[in-house]
Amino acid sequence: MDRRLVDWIWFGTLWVLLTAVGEFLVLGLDLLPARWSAEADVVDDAYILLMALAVPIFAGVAAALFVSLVRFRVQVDGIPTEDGPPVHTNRRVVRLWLASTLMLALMVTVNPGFIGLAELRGEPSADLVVEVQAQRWSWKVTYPDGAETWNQLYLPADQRVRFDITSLDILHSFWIPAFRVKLDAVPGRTTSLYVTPEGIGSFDDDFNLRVQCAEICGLGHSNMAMPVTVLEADEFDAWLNDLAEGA
Ligand SMILES: [Cu+2]
Repeated sequence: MDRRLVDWIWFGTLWVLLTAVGEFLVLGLDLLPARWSAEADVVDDAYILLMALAVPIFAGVAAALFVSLVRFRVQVDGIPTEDGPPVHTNRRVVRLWLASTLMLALMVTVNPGFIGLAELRGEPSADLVVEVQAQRWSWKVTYPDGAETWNQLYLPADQRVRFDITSLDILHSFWIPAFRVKLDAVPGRTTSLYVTPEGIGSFDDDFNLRVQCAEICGLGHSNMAMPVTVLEADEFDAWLNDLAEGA
């Protein structure tokens, strides 16, 4: 059989195999942490879509690399004294590669790019506004009636919350892994983030239910975290009343 044909068959077989394994890992297993907000579904869907699209491309590169390593390795005894003959570009492959990756890049710019971002941001309306102030190395949370908590965040389930985030000293980042949201805390500026918690739970149920600083900010950075507790709406109101009364 033609040597080139054999190369292509090896490449094709490897590509299909690697793609199948990769797609199984991405689509067949749910390796992502639990989702505790409506926004988390949007983010995870985007992540899974991008991974599913990236797998065949990575598999193609890996297959071509592997076949080339075997096919073009030194096949004479001893170390050769000069370079082998030049290998010329296969223009058909290059054109196909550029066209398909360009198309993919444009596609993902629209979805999940623009479409996902619009879905994530949604309407600028909130059931509850919570102010968050970051500083080295703690978090202060202020609720609508002025009541405060330090290094504790309580939220009502199924209500759209707006976080108004700022910093007292340097850049920090407000990150809640279970909600899949993250936004910088910038001194002298207020940045806003919307999130709708789903499900009743706390840090004790899932360690991803926490606010973690995600911008390296000095010695205490890794400890700059606070547990998040999501309560039923009426329980949250009762908790907030107690807090405001200093109970
Ligand atoms: Cu920080």
